[in-house]
This record gives sequence, structure tokens and C-alpha cells, in this order.
Amino acid sequence: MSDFFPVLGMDTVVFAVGNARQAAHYYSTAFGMRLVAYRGPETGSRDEAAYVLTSGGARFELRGPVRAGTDLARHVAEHGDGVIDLAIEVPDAEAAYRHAVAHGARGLAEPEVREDEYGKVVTAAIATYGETRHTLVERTAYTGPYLPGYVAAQPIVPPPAKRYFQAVDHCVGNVELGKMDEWVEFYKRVMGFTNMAEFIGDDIATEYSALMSKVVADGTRKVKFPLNEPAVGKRKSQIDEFLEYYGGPGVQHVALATNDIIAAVDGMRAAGIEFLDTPDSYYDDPELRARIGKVRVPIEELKKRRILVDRDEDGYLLQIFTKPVQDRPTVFFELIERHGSMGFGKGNFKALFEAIEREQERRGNL
Ligand code: TYF
Ligand code: FE
Repeated sequence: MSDFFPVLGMDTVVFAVGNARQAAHYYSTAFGMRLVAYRGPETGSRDEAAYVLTSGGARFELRGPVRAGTDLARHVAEHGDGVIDLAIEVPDAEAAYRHAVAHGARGLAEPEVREDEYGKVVTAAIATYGETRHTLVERTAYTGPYLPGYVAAQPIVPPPAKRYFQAVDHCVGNVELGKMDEWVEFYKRVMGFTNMAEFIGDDIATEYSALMSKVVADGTRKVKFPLNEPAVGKRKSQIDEFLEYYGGPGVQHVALATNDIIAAVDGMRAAGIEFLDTPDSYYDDPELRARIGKVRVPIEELKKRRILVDRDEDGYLLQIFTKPVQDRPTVFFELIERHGSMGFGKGNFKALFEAIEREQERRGNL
């Protein structure tokens, strides 16, 4: 494990959206998140409104342009709603930034101290794939609702009695053909991340996935970044579809760690969230039943909800994927309930990619 770039965890997933006020409502009512902070014209932020929502340790910031002609407005016009920043919490933002830039990262914002009555935050930012960035946030001396410049805000609706998810588990990037290994090397060199065991190589790619994937993570494995690239095959890759509609590389999905995927799926579905379908044959397969063994709920409960299950040498996991959450077939979410397994659902790749391709076909993109 490398001490050169210590990280404390994911700080915030920052989205650029066309209408942050309405997006804040969606993440409140359908994802059960709690509005905690705001900035906008009323607080001196003349060009944009930003809503900060949390669910346990998971934090999203939704930024929307308030006027034409800003870079945020351009970003939304070009890419649609999407993730602009995977902000990482670090114990020392200045040291992290210096290390990153010395190892070839492109600096986007020099270390800056920001202070208010709640204390001090230091931020700096580096570029990653596409127009995505990593803001490095040092907030160990800060007690405010989010960052200086934001005011505390009250929930838009009462959050569910039990939150649907507790943390960000991993954030996946889609990069261009032939670039996956370059970005893997970037995270190794710049952040001292290492490869995790799970990957989708050539063999799986040509058989059914139409993509290749490798995972990098920090030494504590709190921050996990899978990276996908399209695979050349007979069909148009789901990664090509993303790159075309997003207009370049970007964040494909954010996985949310839950300790009750059944309750989360039920609550989110009741609020109108659409999840990928899985055929009955997945659950009725005796091979799956034998491989999976006993999990915390009867398999019928998973089947009813189309939740996927996978097991490896360390334990098992339950997971499910939403359909894209905007008109463009770009960003989607995953809910993941881990019971020992540190993997990403290798045993489900086939069923998952077949489900994604059914959606691709419905859109006329296969
Ligand atoms: O994050 C993962 O690796 C899993 C599986 O396009 C996955 O969620 C991989 C690639 C992809 C969709 C899901
Ligand atoms: Fe995932």
C-alpha cells in the first residue's frame, strides 16, 4: 500500500444538471436523500444553483446553471446531465495535489484555503478522463454543512424512515477504445492505486460483454474506480453508445452501498425508479442456485424484484442496476449489498450485459 497519496474516502459525487432544483427533488423523493446545503442567487452565487444531498455517508452535489453563457451551461448542453467531479477526501489536499501533478496529472485548480465560521477547508483539483475531474478535499478542520459558501438547508420531503443506501461503493468511468490501460496506469502513478483482481478481459469481451474493464482502488479499498473501454465485436458496444450520447468519456455508473437492498428497491420502485429486468431463467437455473447457496433472503424474494446475486471465495453480494436516469442513455446507478464479497458481480456479467443490450436494442442502438 502506498502512503504517497493517502485518501480518506469518497467526498462527493458532483453532477452537472439542466435543472438542479428538480433534480434535488428527484434524489429526495426517489433516492430517499436529504437536502443539507444550498448555494444560489439568494446566497451570492449568481451563475448557478447547487443542492447538496446526503444518504448516510454518501453525498451528491447537483449543480445547475442559472443563466446562459457559463461553462456549466455549456457542459450541460454538450453532455446532458452527468458527473463532472468525483471528489475525494484526503488528509492533506496540498500534498495530494503536489504529488499528483509531479506524477503527470493535469492540474485544474491550485490548492486553495476556504474559510468561514465553521472552520477551514482546503481544495485542489486535477483532471481525469474526458471533462471529469477529481477535487481533492481536506475537511478535517471543518464542521459546516458542506463547504464555505453554502448555507444549511432543510430536507425537501421527509426522508424515508430507513435510508436506502449508506455510502458510495464505486464509481465507474467509460473511456475510449484502447485507453483503459492508460487510465489504469494514471491512477497507479498519480494516486498510488492498485489493480483489484476483478477484470473483464478479451475473452469475456468477445463472448458477450462487448467491453473490457479493470478496477483500481486505494489501499483501504474505500475508493474503487472500475474503468471500461469498448470491445470491438459484432455488436455496437454499450460503451460506444455511452461515448456517442455523452459526447466523450465520463462516469457511467455510481454504485451505492446498501444494507437492505430489498427495502431500497421497494422504496425506489414505488417512487418510479426503473431497474433493469432479469429473466426468470436466471433464478430458475439450478447451477446458480447451487453456486449461490444460502443468502439472507429466500431466492424468491430476489426473483420478485430482479435482484442479482453473486458469490466468491470471500462471501456474496446482492446487486441491481437502474436504467439510465436521464433521457440520454448515459449515467445509471447500481445498488449493492455486500456480505463479504469484495467483487463486482463477475458471475452476473452475462445476465447484466444481456439486460443492458435489450435496452440498447429498444433504443435502436444495437
Ligand atoms: O462496476 C462493475 O464492474 C459492475 C459490472 O458496463 C459492470 O457493476 C461493468 C461494466 C458495465 C456495467 C456493469
Ligand atoms: Fe458496478
